[in-house]
Amino acid sequence: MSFLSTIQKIFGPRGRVIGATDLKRALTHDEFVFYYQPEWDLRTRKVKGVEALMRWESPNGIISPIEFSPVLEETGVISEFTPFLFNQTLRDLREMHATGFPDLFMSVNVSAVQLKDTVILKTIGENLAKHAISPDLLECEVTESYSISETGPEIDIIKAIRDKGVKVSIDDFGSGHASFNYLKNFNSNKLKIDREFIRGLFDKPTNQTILRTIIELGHSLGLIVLAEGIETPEQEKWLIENGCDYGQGFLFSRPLPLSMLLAFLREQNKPSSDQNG
Ligand code: G
Ligand code: MN
Repeated sequence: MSFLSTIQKIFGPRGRVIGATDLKRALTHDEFVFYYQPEWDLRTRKVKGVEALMRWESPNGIISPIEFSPVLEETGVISEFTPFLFNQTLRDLREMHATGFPDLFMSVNVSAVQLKDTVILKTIGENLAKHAISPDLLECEVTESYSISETGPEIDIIKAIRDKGVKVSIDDFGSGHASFNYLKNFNSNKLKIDREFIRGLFDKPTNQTILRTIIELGHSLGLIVLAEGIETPEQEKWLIENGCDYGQGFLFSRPLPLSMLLAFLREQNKPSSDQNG
């Protein structure tokens, strides 16, 4: 194969074609980098945990998970990726704990494909032990999706994850296919409301009615309710007034690389009495 055709295979004329070799190289060359975005308690304005968001810093520029996640799954490289994901994020959580936040949780995005294979259970167990992390400080975020049926194998694996004491949250709620049955069977701890609802909050009164109803629904199912994508103080104020528990978004913090997240935590942990000496 000529050099040119190799290049064209990776960067096809109409965009990028990513192959298994690229992904394996990325794994061995530490090109997958995690950014951590804080989730905060809206009432106390204290950071409770972080969501791990990944980027691929490839030699050809930054590639978003939207582009490469499907390829990870189609090529089967996901089976090597899952252990990397839990090892890296739980190792980083350990460092966050050391900054004076021993109760901070780590929330990791998990796809329907990862939930089809029981290997994920072994991986989670091994890495919790390896990094001495309490199971309740790990959370798996699962996006509501038609690819997870109400009775499929994924639901059994979600249940087994919960049986380990690990938490499960429903991601991007309201954007997809969740039915009430789905909510019931999912057995989750937390509902993350899709940021589109927060973005459109003040566009028309109906949006506020819908958002209020989602918060009530979550609470009546005993779930923690988190609003994604909070960008303005007005949105934050409305959410506090309407009983939303947690928040996440640029208003509080963008996703940060580990070193910056650690600095952010140290800053948060400074007692306010510092001002008095
Ligand atoms: O699907 P999920 O909610 O896991 O997606 C997280 C994505 O949302 C990340 O790419 C992150 O950068 C983005 N994000 C996080 N906070 C905000 C925000 O306040 N506003 C917007 N527009 N995007 C955000
Ligand atoms: Mn998420």
